[in-house]
Amino acid sequence: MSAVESTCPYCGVGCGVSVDVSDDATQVSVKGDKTHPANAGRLCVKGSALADTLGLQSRLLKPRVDGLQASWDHALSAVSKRLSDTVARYGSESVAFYVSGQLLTEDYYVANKLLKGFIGTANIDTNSRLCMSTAVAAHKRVLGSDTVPGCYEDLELADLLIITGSNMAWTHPVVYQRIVAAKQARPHMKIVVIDPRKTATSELADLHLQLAPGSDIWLFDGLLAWLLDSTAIDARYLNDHTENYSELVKQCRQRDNDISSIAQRCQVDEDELRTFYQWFVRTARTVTVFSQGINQSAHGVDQASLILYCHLVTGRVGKPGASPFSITGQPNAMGGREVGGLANQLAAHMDIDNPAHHALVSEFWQTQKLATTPGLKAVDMFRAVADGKIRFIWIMATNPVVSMPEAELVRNALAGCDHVVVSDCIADTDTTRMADILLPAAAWGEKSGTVTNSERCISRQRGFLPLPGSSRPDWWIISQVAKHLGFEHAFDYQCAADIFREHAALSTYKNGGTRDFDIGALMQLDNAQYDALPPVQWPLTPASTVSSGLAGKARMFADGRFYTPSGRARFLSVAPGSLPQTTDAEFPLWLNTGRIRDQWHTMTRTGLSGKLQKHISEPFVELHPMDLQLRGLHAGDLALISSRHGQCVMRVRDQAGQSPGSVFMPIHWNDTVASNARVDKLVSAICDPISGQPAFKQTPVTVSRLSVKWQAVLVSSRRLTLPSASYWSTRNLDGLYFTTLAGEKNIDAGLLKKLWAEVATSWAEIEDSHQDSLRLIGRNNAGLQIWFALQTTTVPEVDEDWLSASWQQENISMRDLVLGCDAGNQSEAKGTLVCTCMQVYEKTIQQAIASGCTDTAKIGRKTRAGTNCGSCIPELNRLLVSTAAAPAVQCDTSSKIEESLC
Ligand SMILES: Nc1nc2c(c(=O)[nH]1)N[C@H]1C(S)=C(S)[C@@H](COP(=O)(O)OP(=O)(O)OC[C@H]3O[C@@H](n4cnc5c(=O)[nH]c(N)nc54)[C@H](O)[C@@H]3O)O[C@H]1N2
Ligand SMILES: Nc1nc2c(c(=O)[nH]1)N[C@H]1C(S)=C(S)[C@@H](COP(=O)(O)OP(=O)(O)OC[C@H]3O[C@@H](n4cnc5c(=O)[nH]c(N)nc54)[C@H](O)[C@@H]3O)O[C@H]1N2
Ligand code: SF4
Ligand SMILES: [Mo]
Repeated sequence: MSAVESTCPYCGVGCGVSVDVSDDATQVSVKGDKTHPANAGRLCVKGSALADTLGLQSRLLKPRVDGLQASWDHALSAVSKRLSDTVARYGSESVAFYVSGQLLTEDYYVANKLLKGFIGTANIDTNSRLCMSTAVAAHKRVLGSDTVPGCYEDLELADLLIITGSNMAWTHPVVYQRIVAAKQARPHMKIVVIDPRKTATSELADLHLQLAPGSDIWLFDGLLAWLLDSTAIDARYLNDHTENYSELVKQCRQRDNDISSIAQRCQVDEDELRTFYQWFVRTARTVTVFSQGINQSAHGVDQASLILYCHLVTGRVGKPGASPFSITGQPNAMGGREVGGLANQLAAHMDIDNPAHHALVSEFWQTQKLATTPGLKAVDMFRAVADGKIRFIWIMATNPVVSMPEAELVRNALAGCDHVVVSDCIADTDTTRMADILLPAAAWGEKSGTVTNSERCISRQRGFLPLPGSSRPDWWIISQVAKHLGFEHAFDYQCAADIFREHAALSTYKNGGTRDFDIGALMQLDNAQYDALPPVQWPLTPASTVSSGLAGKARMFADGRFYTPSGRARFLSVAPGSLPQTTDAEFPLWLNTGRIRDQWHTMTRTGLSGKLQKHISEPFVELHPMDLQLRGLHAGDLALISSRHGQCVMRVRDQAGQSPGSVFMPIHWNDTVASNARVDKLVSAICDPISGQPAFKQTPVTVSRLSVKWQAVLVSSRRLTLPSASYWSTRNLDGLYFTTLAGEKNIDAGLLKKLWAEVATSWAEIEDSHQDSLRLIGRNNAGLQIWFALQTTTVPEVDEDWLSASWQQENISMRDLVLGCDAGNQSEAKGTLVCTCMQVYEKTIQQAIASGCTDTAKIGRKTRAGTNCGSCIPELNRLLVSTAAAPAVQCDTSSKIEESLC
């Protein structure tokens, strides 16, 4: 056994992990790294399940060119030839890279260097455009640099913690757990959650402002106006460290931000709003955490700026427990910003339109071709692909056919593009399916480099598995293409450490304190020191010493010096206004989209873990009970959701935590795992005018019932051709595919047996005389292959664990299988899976509560639920409330947020 310290590849919390690997690399176990400053040994459920995702069954292991397996030599020549031919014919602006906050810093650095520095176009943009570009733009406008001023400890030290547009209990669970612990230790700490719906996060709140979609801009403008009249204004700070304050006051006073107008616009209770404003006034130690509810908005930059203004006018920036805090989504969103991965940035936090920066980077890279103007931002980039202006696109570590707004246009754009190259570690995704050339990237556990988390902490990801097949690290693939293009001298890297040293050297080159991002202390690391590098927080100027822990600067701007030309923070004008779209008779509901606890984005990795697939099993749309009633819908129905751009089909969930008039859908399902659940087909590509970030949280839609004649569950050893169905969605639970289907057209046992004749040779079936239920079981010599249950009412209940266990039993009879699993009773007896780590189901927890467990700790002692990562603790709390409130009533398990529904 050997032990390796690495970093979790999911969210921007950036938890350290300790990996134990057997000598033959077949056994891997992952636990939290107790020495890492982000998590001190904790992991959430996704991090805890990392070892389940390391199998090779879905991997892309060989390059493919035009549908055929190819050698690296052939694939690299094909990429470079097609790229250089395109440049020769249509110019460098006809070429684009679309990259990702899931690349390591070293990969990102070379991709940016190749396109901007040597091909000579800035048409490289990243999925961080969809994620953090609003925060980047706001930081740069107001603070003069893209710097997150605070650190995680500030969230624990705050006396007032405001969490807006973030469901961190599910999306940044380890930071959330740190907050839970801090609140337990200091019960006077107040938490305000601002979100249009009730979430696992809002349960911790002393005050939840369930505002109208997209109305934060008014809420924070109202707060600013309130602060201007209050004692909280820090006149000295304003005088010494900011500019344009009198103009800010003038403009703010011209707007109608009287508290009752604001309450009306935001549709929140005026007294609650006043309470929030008063708490802000009187609490010096205030932190505002913001995420996608703020960033993914058509006026995101203005509302993020207003958050920064509220902190600046009170002098609460970069102080212990007092700061704005933009929390990053992806594991290396920050690293991407450091290397200049966005189309409007240069490397090392420099600006593409700043002549001095341009000269500096050109000199450092020794190139005459450095792009001089910003490139296309993601949405415009794919539009240019659709228009034929971009004819060669290389997509790395992102799945835009699923994650871009107006996703069908993106898919069609790629289908019509001359050359589409995709680097991914997974073979079959909605985007790899569109590629002419597929390049197999090394995955987490195989590759090595650095990532930077939300609090500017640089951590090492270390490889502990051999590279499978022909897969290679992304930096290697990009550098090889660069060499084929004739840029050997600039891309002659032998290892990730070579790139890191260059990146560190550029950050400090002619810096002299003029730029925030300086990690000059790390440019001298030799390979062994790079390998041993502990987590370190930037900045780390050449004079800094590198030691373990947060050795850099925990907080920025404590001295009130900013990176604007004047050294002062800037108040630029903002324009609170209405949303660019409105709901109407045709599309009367607001579609809000986001994440669920146990899945990561397009599921290419978390979808490989059976454990993680059990929490929420199907794509869903959540509606308020009133909206359900209005449409004659019930929980468990299938619904057709339509917008101006497309349609989806999802399972309906009854959710009193929704605001009436709004619906919520998760972003994870896609064409690989479901018939029609790629949410971004519905979402408008309307962007913030400054950042170019799409407003993913507000699209007008309509929802109606999809009528079907039957619903079915198919369990099979491999993926099967499905009968004609109006809906299907599939999951792999540790080797078995569980597919839920529903349809309009009648199907019968004969038809199915014909369809699956190649898979099963002997059959058992029970079809009732009214044809309203069917059970069909198929076997071959190798054992059980197919288990199928259909009924005309609701989805047949299946006890997944029982069936998985039965699958392995050689002597189980067909009859037992048919009849045994007819008993969905077992699964009904268990309810849904609440604690993924310990595999504890809802009913076990309810029984524990009924037997006297009055808090989560007691439930944990009795059932083990919530004792590993803690991600399910909000759900345990809900069960505590609902079970205590209504012990005799059966709980509607599809709707666990609102106990009043039970
Ligand atoms: N489990 C899990 N965790 C993840 C990810 C994942 O895929 N799965 N992805 C990671 C990534 S890349 C990111 S960017 C982060 C995102 O992390 P979050 O931003 O926390 O996640 P979201 O679910 O997109 O949206 C957050 C909340 O914004 C709310 N919201 C919607 N509209 C508004 C509004 O107008 N105002 C306000 N105030 N709130 C609004 C939504 O209801 C939602 O609860 O998560 C990271 N962590
Ligand atoms: N409607 C709606 N849409 C959204 C959002 C939303 O809230 N609502 N959120 C947006 C946000 S914030 C984000 S960040 C995006 C995320 O969206 P995407 O970036 O498209 O989602 P992922 O599934 O993370 O895609 C990563 C891809 O890279 C592959 N991969 C993993 N590791 C590596 C590697 O080391 N190298 C290479 N080459 N490939 C690798 C994975 O297999 C996967 O195919 O979605 C955005 N889209
Ligand atoms: S909170 Fe969870 S997903 Fe995020 S880095 Fe930590 S273990 Fe990974
Ligand atoms: Mo993101």
